[in-house]
Amino acid sequence: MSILSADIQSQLAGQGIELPSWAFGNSGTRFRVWTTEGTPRDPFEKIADAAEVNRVTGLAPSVALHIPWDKVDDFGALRRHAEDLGVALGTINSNTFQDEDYKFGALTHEDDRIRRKAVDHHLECIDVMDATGSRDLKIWLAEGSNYPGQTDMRARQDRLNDSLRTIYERLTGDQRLVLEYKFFEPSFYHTDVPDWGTSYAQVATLGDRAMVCLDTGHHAPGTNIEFIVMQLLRLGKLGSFDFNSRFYADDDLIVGAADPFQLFRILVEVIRGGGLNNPDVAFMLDQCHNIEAKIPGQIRSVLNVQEMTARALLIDQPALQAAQSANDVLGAQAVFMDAFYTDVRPALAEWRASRGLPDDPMAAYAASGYQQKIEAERVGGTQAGWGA
Ligand code: PSV
Ligand code: MN
Repeated sequence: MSILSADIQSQLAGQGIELPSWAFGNSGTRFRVWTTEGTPRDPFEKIADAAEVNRVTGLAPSVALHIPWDKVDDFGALRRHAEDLGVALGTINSNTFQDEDYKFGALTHEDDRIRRKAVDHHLECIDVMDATGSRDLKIWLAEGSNYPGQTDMRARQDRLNDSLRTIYERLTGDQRLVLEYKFFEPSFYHTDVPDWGTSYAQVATLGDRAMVCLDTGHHAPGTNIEFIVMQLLRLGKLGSFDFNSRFYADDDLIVGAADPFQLFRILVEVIRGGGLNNPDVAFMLDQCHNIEAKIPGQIRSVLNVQEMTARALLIDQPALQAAQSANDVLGAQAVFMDAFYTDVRPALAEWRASRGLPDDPMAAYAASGYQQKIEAERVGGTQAGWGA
């Protein structure tokens, strides 16, 4: 008998984690961007690599795009290419952080021309969504200031709201806007959307299809992220996750690598708040693989999320609730930790095999020959990199 009950197995079967196209391109830090053999040269090749992650894990049914990094002449063709490989095109990420005009802001800029340009970029992203069939427009803003007194922070909030409203009004059907927050970088004194409260305050004025995106790397060290997850789910405003892990700042390392216990705690609150397999709450990775192999890096990442989800589902809820009601501090903590310390890997391997998936996706990928094939084929051209 598996330690994973039929109910847990069916919840795991419903899990889908969106991959970021940029995880398959070269990346690094501001000091050096590293290259690897076989790196995709265009969005079609990035999607082929993402489809490989899904093939061996059954966990990654869609791929997020970043505009303009993934701009192609024919998004319908990109969509068909994805569908032929068994994946869908997912979230469209806008980019207002790499254009000279946006040095002092984009959606908050005091110059109407520049603000209009930034709004128009988002309207163009929605045109892309119409062609790709994507539901979500994800907005992360790199704007803010470096020095006290440099700018009028309050006026910028008003202009931001105005810009977001124009973008929101262009959405149709089930399309949504998700606003991502980040506490610092590239601005160091103030950031226009630094925290979940600001993101919430902005999207709450727009409407039901405007939600908050929580990137796990975008908090000060020591922040209780699972509390934020709980609160946003409670308010019905948690639209999506950008999963990654960090030791210091926005490190964008493999999710669950730096702090598996934190990932467990987040997933406990996701389950508690009804966010698991809830179409309103999109699970996405936002990572870079600077020095490790990219496709195995993404496979490892989605497996980490699956493993921690299984452990979180193992919590003996009646026992936990009884201990909580009795204010049995140590009893409650023991129930919680029992689930966290349960090694679910053998049970998950068995369960995968029972569903026709490789029991060991990392080994299956290594044995597939795909890596050798792309290294041989992808010769010449320019490898995609962070920002290209
Ligand atoms: C910003 O740090 C961010 O998390 C946003 O989601 C961007 O779109 C992404 O990283 C780019 O890598
Ligand atoms: Mn992000």
